[in-house]
Amino acid sequence: MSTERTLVLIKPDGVRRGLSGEVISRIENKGYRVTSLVMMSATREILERHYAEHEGKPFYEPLVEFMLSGPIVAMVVEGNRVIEGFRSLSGATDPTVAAPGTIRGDLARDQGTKVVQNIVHGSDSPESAAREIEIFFGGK
Ligand code: DAT
Ligand code: MG
Repeated sequence: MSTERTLVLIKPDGVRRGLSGEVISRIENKGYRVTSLVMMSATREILERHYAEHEGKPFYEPLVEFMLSGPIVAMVVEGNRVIEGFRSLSGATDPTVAAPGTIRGDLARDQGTKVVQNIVHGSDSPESAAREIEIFFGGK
């Protein structure tokens, strides 16, 4: 049994709109386990580490500003193939075309902003998951 772990963030748009419970329900209803959870205000330093791969892209600064615009929820979620599974629950990055039935497809849409506001983040590989869990939960 190779139980995997992923980092899930509920972004400020999700928290602001009162969708944290809905997102957690979808994760739990799918059968994954939330093993750590914290509501927090991210810092620029944390976000610059977390989004390092996007530095220099046109949406990078708006992305960091957006993630600083309100509290977020950070979670570690566990289960077999949860990295792939949560990305599937989330849907495509662009909420306009994310499939209905997914978190982004059902709950988000284009707001005309420089950065896409799409409710959730989920790690995209085992290496990213380990790196991101360390950023948000290292030392805990
Ligand atoms: P994902 O969150 O689906 O892994 P990503 O890692 O490529 O997507 O990008 C991080 C976030 O940045 C994404 O959730 C929304 C925003 N974003 C990505 N590409 C964008 C684009 N072309 N224009 C505006 N915002 C974008
Ligand atoms: Mg990503």
